[in-house]
Amino acid sequence: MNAKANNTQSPAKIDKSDFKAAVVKHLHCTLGTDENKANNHAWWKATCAAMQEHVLEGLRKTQKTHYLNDTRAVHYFSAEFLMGRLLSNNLQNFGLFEVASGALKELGVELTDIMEQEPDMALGNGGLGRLAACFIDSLATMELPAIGYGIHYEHGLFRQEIKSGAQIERPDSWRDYGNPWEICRPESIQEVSLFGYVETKYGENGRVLKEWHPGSIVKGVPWDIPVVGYEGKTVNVLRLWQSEASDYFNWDVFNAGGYVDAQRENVQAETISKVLYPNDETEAGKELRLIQQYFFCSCSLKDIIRRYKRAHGDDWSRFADQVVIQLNDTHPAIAIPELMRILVDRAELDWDQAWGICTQVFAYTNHTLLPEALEKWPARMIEKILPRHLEIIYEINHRFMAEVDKKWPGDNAMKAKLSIIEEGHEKMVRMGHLSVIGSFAVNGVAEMHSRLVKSSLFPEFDELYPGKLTNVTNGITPRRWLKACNPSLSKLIDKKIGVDWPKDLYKLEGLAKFASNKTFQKQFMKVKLENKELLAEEIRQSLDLEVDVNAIFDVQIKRLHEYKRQHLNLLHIMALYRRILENPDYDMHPRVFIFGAKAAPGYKLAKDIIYAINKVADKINNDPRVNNKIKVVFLPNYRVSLAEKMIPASDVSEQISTAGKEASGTGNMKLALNGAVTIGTLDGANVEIAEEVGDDNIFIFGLTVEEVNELKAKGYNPLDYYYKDPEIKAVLDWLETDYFTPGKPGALVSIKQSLLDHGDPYMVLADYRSYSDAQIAVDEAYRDKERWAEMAIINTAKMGKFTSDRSIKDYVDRIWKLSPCKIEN
Ligand code: NBX
Repeated sequence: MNAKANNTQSPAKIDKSDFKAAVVKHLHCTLGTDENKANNHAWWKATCAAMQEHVLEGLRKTQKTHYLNDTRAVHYFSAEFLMGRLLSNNLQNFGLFEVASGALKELGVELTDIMEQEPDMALGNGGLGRLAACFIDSLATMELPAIGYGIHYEHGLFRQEIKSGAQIERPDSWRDYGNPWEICRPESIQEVSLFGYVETKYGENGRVLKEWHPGSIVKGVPWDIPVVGYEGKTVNVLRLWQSEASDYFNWDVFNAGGYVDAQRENVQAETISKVLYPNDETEAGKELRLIQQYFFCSCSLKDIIRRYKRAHGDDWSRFADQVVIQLNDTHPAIAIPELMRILVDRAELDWDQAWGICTQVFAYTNHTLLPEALEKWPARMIEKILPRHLEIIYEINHRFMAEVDKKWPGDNAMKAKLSIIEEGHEKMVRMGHLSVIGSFAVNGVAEMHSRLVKSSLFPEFDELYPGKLTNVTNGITPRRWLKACNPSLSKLIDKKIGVDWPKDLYKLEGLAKFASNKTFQKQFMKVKLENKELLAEEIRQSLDLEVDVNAIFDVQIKRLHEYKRQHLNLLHIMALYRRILENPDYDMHPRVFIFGAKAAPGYKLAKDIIYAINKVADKINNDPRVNNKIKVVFLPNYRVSLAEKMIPASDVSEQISTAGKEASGTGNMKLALNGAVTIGTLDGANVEIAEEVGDDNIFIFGLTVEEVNELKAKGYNPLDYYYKDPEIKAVLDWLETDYFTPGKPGALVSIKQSLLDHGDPYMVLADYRSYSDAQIAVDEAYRDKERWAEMAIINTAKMGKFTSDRSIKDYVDRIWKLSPCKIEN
């Protein structure tokens, strides 16, 4: 055996022959095949297995070091982690990408081909889930002790197919052929109680004791996914819980001869982690979702406490020194009463002592102001599933109401407003209020969003707890979103400013001085062109459609939602089409409008918009009169791995939400980092992007939040715009004909109705003209090749602020109070 190929070799010293030997060994010994028989899937698995040797060695060292140093750690609780693919990331972070690529080439295999074999780990809906993935990448890179806790969904976000223009949802079966990165840890299984009733007893000194007699117990089985930091020193872990029937609970039924019933219990228990709920930004209030939330929170807390007790026994006094828990939105908020239950009922701490611990451990991130997205659970549902937790929530609220009374004596309206319990025909538990009350810090995700959290969502809480509400602007990991996804641009940057930028993104600033340098502009735009060629090939393969790489690639990629206004983009495309039909010489630079978006399966209008985009695309792409000035592309099944291909090829980034609605956005940062120029509203992090790049390097349009509010207050009437602007009228009327849906008049009418009959809640028509003008400015700017190149370079150069390392540094300094822990090789 090659002496160097053993798994204690430091990754820095691995060479091509070591890597080759390891891959071949795994083809033989792990996969039972050989170099001649192996298909790409087998090569992918063998390559992952070769990598995993180093990954696990790093994990072992990290865990040992953290244990020996008894480090304080952050525990990132999130119902979603949108990890995407891991092979390229792990190779990059270990600095082994070139080594692996060379080794495989010698074996007759292309690394980039086999990377395509990896299914995305799509255990999230969108921005919130991807943020969690970027954050754990940064935490490992910055050598911070951290664990991600979430759910091991059997099916991630649905796979989207487009049939005759319409979205069809198919199950995502990402694990059907195994996941080479994960390790099952049966030794750390937890049990979780559900349902049942609470018995009140009296202990010594008359202490009231509550005993929860659960009606059902399920098992949580942990799967660990190693998270490799850049340069491979710290390897943290993402621990995802899978539900299984508890042996303990089912034995009685089984022994009583109820074999079939016992199996039925199994199915129910396993349902908990079966599927990710595909709704972003709306809460359906489904019982199973509450069970999912409680399931992973309870498993995770017990896991944390087990680890704490190993070092500190029953001494709870240091718990808050060792443990901080970040709640990614309110989805894990049930962890607050769960920790109270454990401390009060199990550890028998006094209420005040327990509450003191809780409120030093939890911090909460808010990701939305949309009322329909704020989680509320019927009190009756909580009572049924978690009877003891409802009692605890009432007790928290009772004590909180006394605090409110102290601050605003006798003000019952204030009490009703701030109460965790919303009274009405059905009592509801407001998870946002519970989170604010139970946390020591609450943050929004961009300056503007955090300002609105303070001024409109939780103004009274801000008054009651000065300083608790704060901002941490989101970020993205430049390792995945530039270095790995855009190798040509990364190499160009390396040559120009050195190789330190992935860990210190402010270094990109060094590119700014070359922004007006003609040679550098050519190099930068050549890379862009090559990336556009790659995406054009992807479009050809996926849709059998030819696009001109010299056209402007104008990209809108994000979940489909009315507030994100993909239909504003669409109306403008229709208007351009109409202008060309009316004037064949209409002067514009050719443009390819590219969309990627999934709609929540129950969101009718969102699905209608996808259908409309595809129908308009069909018509325009096949109309010779357009003379290839416009092409419309809807790439199906938008996901992390597709984003990695689209972002490097984008010229224009569409960030066109109604001001005040997009909490931050993170796609905006990824696109700008890769040299796309933003057309956007003053919303979310667009505001901060504009500050960084300067007004000359971004196209801002539309109403500001203040203007949106004023217009709403004075009475917004979309019909005013319909009748005053002939282009708006013509385009909306067009939707009612069968022009885009031959033989099916009215198939697209719901969009018109939402804008005219249902009040245009996101003010699409109010912003239309200003958007169209901004698009004309984009067109003019692009035609000046040098000006455009300069803008694109400045965008890349000024993205330093938006590395998730900076976000994590903000969390560490201001909220988590963590110190790095060096891992020796
Ligand atoms: O979180 C998103 C916001 O809309 C973005 O503006 C922001 O940049 C991003 C990260 O902070 N929110 C989001 O993605 N929400 C969800 O995916 C979601 C999922 C399930 C759910 C509610 C919201 N029940």
